[in-house]
Amino acid sequence: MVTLKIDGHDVLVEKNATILQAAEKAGLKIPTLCYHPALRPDGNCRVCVVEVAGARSLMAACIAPVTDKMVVNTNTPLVREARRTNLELILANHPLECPTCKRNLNCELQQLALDMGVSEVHYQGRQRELPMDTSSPALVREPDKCIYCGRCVRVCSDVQAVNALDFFNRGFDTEVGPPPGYNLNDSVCVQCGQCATTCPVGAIYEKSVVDDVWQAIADPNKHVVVQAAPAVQVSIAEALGLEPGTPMAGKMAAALRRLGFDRVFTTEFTADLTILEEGTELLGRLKNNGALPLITSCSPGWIKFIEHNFPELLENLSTCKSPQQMFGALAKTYYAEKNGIDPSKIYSVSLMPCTAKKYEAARPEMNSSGYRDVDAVITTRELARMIHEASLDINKLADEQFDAPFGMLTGAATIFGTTGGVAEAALRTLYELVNGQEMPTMEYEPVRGLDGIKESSVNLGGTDVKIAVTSGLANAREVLNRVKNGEAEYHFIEIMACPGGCIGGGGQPIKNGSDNRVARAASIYKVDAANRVRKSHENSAVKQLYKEYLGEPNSHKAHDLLHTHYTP
Ligand code: HC0
Repeated sequence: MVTLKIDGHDVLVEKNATILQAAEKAGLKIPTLCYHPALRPDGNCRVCVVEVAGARSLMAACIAPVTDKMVVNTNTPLVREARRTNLELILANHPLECPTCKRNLNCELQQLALDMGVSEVHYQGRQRELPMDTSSPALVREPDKCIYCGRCVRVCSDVQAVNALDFFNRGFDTEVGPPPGYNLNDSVCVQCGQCATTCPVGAIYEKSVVDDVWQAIADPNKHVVVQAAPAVQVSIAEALGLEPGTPMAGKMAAALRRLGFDRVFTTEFTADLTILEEGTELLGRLKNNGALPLITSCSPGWIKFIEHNFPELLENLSTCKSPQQMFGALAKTYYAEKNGIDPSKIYSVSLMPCTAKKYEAARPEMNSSGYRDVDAVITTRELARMIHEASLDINKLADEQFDAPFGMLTGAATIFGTTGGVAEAALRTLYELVNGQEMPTMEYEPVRGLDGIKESSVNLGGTDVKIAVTSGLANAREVLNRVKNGEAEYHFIEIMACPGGCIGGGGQPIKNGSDNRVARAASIYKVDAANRVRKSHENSAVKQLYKEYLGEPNSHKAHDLLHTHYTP
């Protein structure tokens, strides 16, 4: 430990801490811009400079390490002047289009200008007119708004190991994006949207389809259904200014009805269905020496990643479509038939915490109903926008239930929304079906928590089934390299593209650099624990679906509608 003085107060911190961390410990909030708590600090924006006694120049607090007896001043005239100058230089080249910007009132640059009292820019900058990149079905890049903080580059390389974005050119011509000549869609980008959730300004964001959804709702010839993903119920609160992690499934269902959706369903229904399909597939592969490890296939950013980076492991992917796409296929077949609705009139919307789900819905193979199975995907952020646009006060709405038949869900399906949830849900079912008794505990701790790689082993019918759970694609890359090199042997691997799973998805609320994944995950587990039914095979509507329509898990019909194949 070392002791230093910050603004006249002694602070005791670990010896490898930075000045920023020491100041935080002392209750001081030094302004930052290129810094993000989930990323490696870079120190390039110089907004966090502080004065250090004896140093020749101001130091960037986010990267400067503390030393014993260091004397730091964070609020001197020199510091204030330098920070303002640095901020003004950024603003001089930034389009000041705040009212129409996607990040208006939720922009770190705007907030800093306000906090630092910068109401005028004293420098002559130069606006550039770089083309927008609208090539991707999931994301839009507005390079003119980029402030070169590098947060998107760091998340894409360090956390996701995707390396789709980088700095190009030098000086005033510097650009951040895919390599010159490429756009997002034809690059190795997996559309996970982690760049969008770490961007402090409006330089990259989800491609919104809110207007298409409003139009469908207003069309009397359309029957508009919506499925809500498990992770949205614990994150929408933040986007509406409520406490992070507040569970809101009931109010969200009520709000979706007020917005005009004809039927309000949940993706948790098909998450339960996935457990039966994928569990059966795993047991089949174990019995028949099929390709192992079986790797989950529900996270579309992960699917694109494996296609680009590990095509030799594609046969290990589960053939199950994601719950989103299973839902889409069933909405325009089973649901349409059961309710006498012409499937061509059904407009199927999904509400997701994920930008890659937009890409997944647009994949050419996702049309087994004979139509595009999911017509539009909106993110948690887009739902918040619709709620604001409709002037709904969600607090005033009483809780409502999802509609039948796709409104029935179990706690096992809810936990899909956080890393480890798919594995835990699968174990709750497989343990009971194979071993003939309930798991000793419903809370399977070895796969819980936000660690990037978790391992466990469970005995199923005399076989020790080895499991790995990973989230964040850099972790996935590490696990798959171990598998390829024979350094690790697993039977089942759960992979989610985003760190923490869907609770950390690229479509989730953004709140000035804060990280609310812990609160969201805790809420997911509380919702599960409060459910009377916590095992997927006990979902009565799923049982009914098999009885009336699909036959049994992995049946011919189930394969036609609920499974797919990925080819390199
Ligand atoms: Fe997920 Fe899903 S759990 S990927 O994160 O499997 O986005 O929330 O909807 O499809 O159910 C996202 C979340 C889903 C799917 C489910 C899975």
